[in-house]
Amino acid sequence: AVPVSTIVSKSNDDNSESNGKHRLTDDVERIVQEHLQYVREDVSNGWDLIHQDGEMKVYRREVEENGIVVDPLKCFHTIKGVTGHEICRYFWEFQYRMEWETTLDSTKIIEALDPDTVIFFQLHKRVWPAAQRDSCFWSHIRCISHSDEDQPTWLVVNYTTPHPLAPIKSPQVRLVANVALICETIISEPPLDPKDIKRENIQCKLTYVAFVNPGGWVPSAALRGVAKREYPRFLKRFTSYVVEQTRNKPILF
Ligand code: 18C
Repeated sequence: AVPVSTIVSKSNDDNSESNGKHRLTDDVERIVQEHLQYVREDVSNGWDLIHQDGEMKVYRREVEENGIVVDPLKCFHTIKGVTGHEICRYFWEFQYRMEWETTLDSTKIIEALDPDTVIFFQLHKRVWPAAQRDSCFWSHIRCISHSDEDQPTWLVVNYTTPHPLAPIKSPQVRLVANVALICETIISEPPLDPKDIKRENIQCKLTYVAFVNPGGWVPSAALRGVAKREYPRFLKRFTSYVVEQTRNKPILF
């Protein structure tokens, strides 16, 4: 028989206890709820439109903390032919990351907390003259159902966390990220039978928000320049990638 003390200590360390909770469950819940509130706030006050390309709009607010640029970013986009679930799935899944992410040298999963929540460790491309950045964050995907008739909202949140398997090693600098991708699916002229819905009848309304602290001083103008170039580039490349990948596949609602 296993001594009771062993069972207790095992269940304390275990990430997938029988109630489905893990050590970051409460944090994940709190941050998801914050994003669901924040996504409704509009961008009329204090936000600058820094890029527009067709349906894509990228806004930012200039904010510095202790002389470090931490500008919040908010992007809106509408993509034809894909669902919110598809967009979120390709953003969250490890296996596609290096196919659309152009700012990374490497990515790996260092822990799986539950089927919808994993911890990533990533090494970002170095931008001269700044030090190379790395990041360690939990990444959570979720479907939020409003009613049986409506299409659900899908969301992914990436949120910085420390991890024993990802110690900070100089000369790398750990950046701090709080990122959310929130997607709704719109079906135009819905046929009577849901099985008849075609890709031409669907579109995804996407909101992407990012709070990134570079984790150490970087020249403000250089950082703002990189951000202004890289966020629109990411949105364009990532969403076209999902359109290409899903074009001839059954629709994932
Ligand atoms: O959300 C995105 N990707 C996710 C999966 O990887 C995940 C990523 C979170 C981290 C976002 C911050 C990335 C900073 C990268 C720094 C290096 C940029 C290199 C570019 C060189 C070609 O959620 C999509 C993320 C899209 C990232 C756009 C870049 C934003 C720049 C922010 C500045 C950070 C400071 C870096 C030092 C700058 C030096 C001048």
